[in-house]
Amino acid sequence: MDLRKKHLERLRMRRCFDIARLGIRAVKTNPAVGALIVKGDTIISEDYHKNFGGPHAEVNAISSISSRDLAHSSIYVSLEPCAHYGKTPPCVDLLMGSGIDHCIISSIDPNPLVQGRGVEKLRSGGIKVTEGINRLIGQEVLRPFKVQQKFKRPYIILKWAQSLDGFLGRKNERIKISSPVSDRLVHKWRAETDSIMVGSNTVIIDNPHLSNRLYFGENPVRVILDRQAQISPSAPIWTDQIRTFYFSNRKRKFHNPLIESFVLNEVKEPLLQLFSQLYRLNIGSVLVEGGSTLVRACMNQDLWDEARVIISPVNLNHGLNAPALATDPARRQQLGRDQIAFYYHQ
Ligand code: AOF
Ligand code: ZN
Repeated sequence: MDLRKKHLERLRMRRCFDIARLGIRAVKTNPAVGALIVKGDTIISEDYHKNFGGPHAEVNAISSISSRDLAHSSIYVSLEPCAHYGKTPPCVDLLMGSGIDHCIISSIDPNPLVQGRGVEKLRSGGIKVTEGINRLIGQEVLRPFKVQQKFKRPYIILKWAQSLDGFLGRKNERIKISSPVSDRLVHKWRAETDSIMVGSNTVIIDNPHLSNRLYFGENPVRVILDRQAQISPSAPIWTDQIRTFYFSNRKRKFHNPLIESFVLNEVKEPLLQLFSQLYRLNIGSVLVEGGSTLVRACMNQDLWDEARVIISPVNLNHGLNAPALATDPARRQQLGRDQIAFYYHQ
């Protein structure tokens, strides 16, 4: 295959990932999937899986074009088309009767009900299948789905900003490390994540809103862990109009109807309890934004799936040490003066 064709194939698959991510919150605990249909050299349709229980990406992409246009077209899908009856009928059946003659996919569906059967069925039905395009990014997009299936807990993303010399900030002081453009990226992450979690110290010292103000999309649900009920009843955080889950060893009542209070069982491990409870509350992902005690506790208990570290070219000389990760980042991204390092766990 010539280089131009290969490049185009990867570009189109990347587009599938980008549109797949638009559904990431609403589809949990299904995978985020994007699909795109190409005829000749033209993209004639694209769509994604929009909500849990709703039509799959391929169904949405096919439904907007005529059968005449579909004849001899190719479909790109970020995930192997399903071959089973779930809440919706098998996508492979739809593809086989559609006139599409080539299916290009990134990843095989890890769901044991599918796992290769989709590809097999398509091939035996005479559709050419190419798999493994941009496999690494495809696997990244699937990570939340895999964690939710395997551990019955939300996908946990740790996030912190650190100085070039490895400090998170100073004890009992609010210090700004990341640049405004990184802050905007963090708000994008908030928009893509079901919930945002902090410990009591962060609320007491930083007085954060924990909202998405710098990007389009919704606010995440706020999750506050305050085991000893140390946050003052007059803290500004209690008056924000944002849905909040409060976890403590003690029962606390709040006037704000958007705050739900949960009591932790003191005999059981608090983080495990909290994450299982969040999963039962239909929370598919958590962005843990600090402080360092909470981030370290998640790391020590292997309760994390991804870490996003913003490294700013400033030196603090002394302060709170940033958590150390044993592995190298899977990838790095330069954003203005900051560098963002992405780590994947297991
Ligand atoms: C696809 N395209 O867009 C998605 C797929 O209960 P259902 O019918 O929604 O099926 C859910 C399963 O289908 C899910 O666990 C995964 O294996 C696959 N998801 N497959 O062909 C899609 N979202
Ligand atoms: Zn399907």
